[in-house]
Amino acid sequence: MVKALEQLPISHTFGVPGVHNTEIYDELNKSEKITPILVTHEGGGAFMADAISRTTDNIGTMVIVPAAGITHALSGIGEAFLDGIPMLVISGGIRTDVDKKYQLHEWDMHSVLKGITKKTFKIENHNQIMPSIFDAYNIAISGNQGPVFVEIPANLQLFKGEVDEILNYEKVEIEIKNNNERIKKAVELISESKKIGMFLGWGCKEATELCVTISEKLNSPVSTTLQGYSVFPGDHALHTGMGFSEASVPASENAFKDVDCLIAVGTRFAEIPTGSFGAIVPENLIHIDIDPDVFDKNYKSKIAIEGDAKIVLEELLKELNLQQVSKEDKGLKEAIAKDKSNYFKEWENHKFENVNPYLFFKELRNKLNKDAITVVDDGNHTFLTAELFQNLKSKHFISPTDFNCMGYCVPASIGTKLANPSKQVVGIVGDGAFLMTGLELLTAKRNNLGIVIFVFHDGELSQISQGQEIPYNRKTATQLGDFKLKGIADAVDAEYLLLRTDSEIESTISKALEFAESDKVVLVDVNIDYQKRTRFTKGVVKTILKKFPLSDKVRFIGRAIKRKVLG
Ligand SMILES: Cc1ncc(C[n+]2csc(CCOP(=O)(O)OP(=O)(O)O)c2C)c(N)n1
Ligand SMILES: [Mg+2]
Repeated sequence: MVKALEQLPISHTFGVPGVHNTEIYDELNKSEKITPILVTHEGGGAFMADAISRTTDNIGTMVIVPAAGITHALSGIGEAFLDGIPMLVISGGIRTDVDKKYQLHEWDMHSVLKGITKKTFKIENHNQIMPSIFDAYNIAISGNQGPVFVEIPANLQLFKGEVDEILNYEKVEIEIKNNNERIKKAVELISESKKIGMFLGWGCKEATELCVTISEKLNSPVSTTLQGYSVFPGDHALHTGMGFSEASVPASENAFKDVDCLIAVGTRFAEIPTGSFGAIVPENLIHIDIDPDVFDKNYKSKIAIEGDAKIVLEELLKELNLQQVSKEDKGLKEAIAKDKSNYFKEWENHKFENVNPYLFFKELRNKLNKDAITVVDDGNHTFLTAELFQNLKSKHFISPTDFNCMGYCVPASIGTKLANPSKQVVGIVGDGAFLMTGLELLTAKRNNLGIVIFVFHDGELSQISQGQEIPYNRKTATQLGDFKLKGIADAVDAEYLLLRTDSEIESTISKALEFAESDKVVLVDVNIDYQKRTRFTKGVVKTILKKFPLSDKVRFIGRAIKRKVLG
């Protein structure tokens, strides 16, 4: 098992040992290449593994116990599955060499994992160990990437067995489709169209340069998905923001209004970046994706091209050059810059009682290195980050997106720092999400990881409570109550900093980054002010309500008015 794992790009494994995997742990302990990391909870371990896959070319790997380890890890496995992140999940298994029932952890894991992984393997003999691990890895990294599960029964670990040979890992060559005809047609369509827009998802993560070159050639506005927020540089003059619906920032919404041909690459047009499917996509849609399943699901494509984003975009650029197709800038860059600056001014001038999110993100960008990695969670803070924080490099902003699982940020920041020790790693997390996995900071402390976690401490599950405010005029089960973040920092021996007002932003961020530089775990308690809504929240609420049947719309609005008047 470990000989196989050592041949793959694996730097760490995550998990908690138990009687079904201590043999593997003992072998990992001897490994010079792989470091096994003890986690506090396997759910956190899965997010750590996920973050390694997102921010490096390595694959995040778990070694956990059967049944209970698996159910704890499911949240992270689910996130990796829906976000298309490769992961190896290895668990021990109950003994297959005894005739006893009701063994410890005896439970059919495969039936649950079947729906949340690309494939599951149950190893039956020693000869299957190496090929199963190699197969699992190849499946995890190919096509639409995702997690793969391997169960290895305890008896195969405890007892000796002969294997025919020690295998050497061989990479599978990907089959490259011939898309010549479709590329030619796409270029024709681009050439005939007046204004091109580009919409980029996580699938473009290795194709940033190509995306930049093509967008400049076509003078097209570029918007991204949330998960793919990093694939196009945030400081580029053609970058508009996340999505292009009424749930997007004005720069995006305006720049895409008159787009008559959209090139969408490495995206599935899922709910978040389309503003709950409110985005209007032109008839001339060129959709490029590695997974042909995603075509024509939410928006009908005129030309669908199956393939890896980098390969297809290379071909597309070649053809654009050959046909000498380009578009002029008709004041687009200026308009984007103006919309962005006006939006930021709106935030800057708003009267906040506590910390102004815009000033926070502006200063954070100022203080961070260009290659700092930002990790977010799910909540209001996520959309604030996407609207107000500029990310500069691909795979340097990561977020739990389509499974949308709270509790991601702290463990994912840990995985990110383990795999990127020389880069600054900062997490931005809501207080509710922090409470779910915050004790994982102990794992950071144990490994002397200099990470900074900014907790947006508003006392609410805000992304949901904001949505309750108008329709219900009640905040049911979304109030967290008072808790002392300092107590948690003390418990895990982390540095604690309190950020109370705008005047403390600069000094607190500086101090936090300084602590992290000397390998200290830092928890910053941010007295954030959430009174101003994001465009995302306002836009999505409007879009969803618009699509309600008339009678329900009336009922909802009627109830809101009644509760506003009567309380
Ligand atoms: C595991 C899980 N439970 C519930 C939700 C629903 N949900 C989405 S955002 C959110 C609020 C998050 O609150 P907090 O972490 O405090 O962040 P804030 O919105 O206040 O920034 C909730 C409850 C979810 N996405 N994931
Ligand atoms: Mg909160």
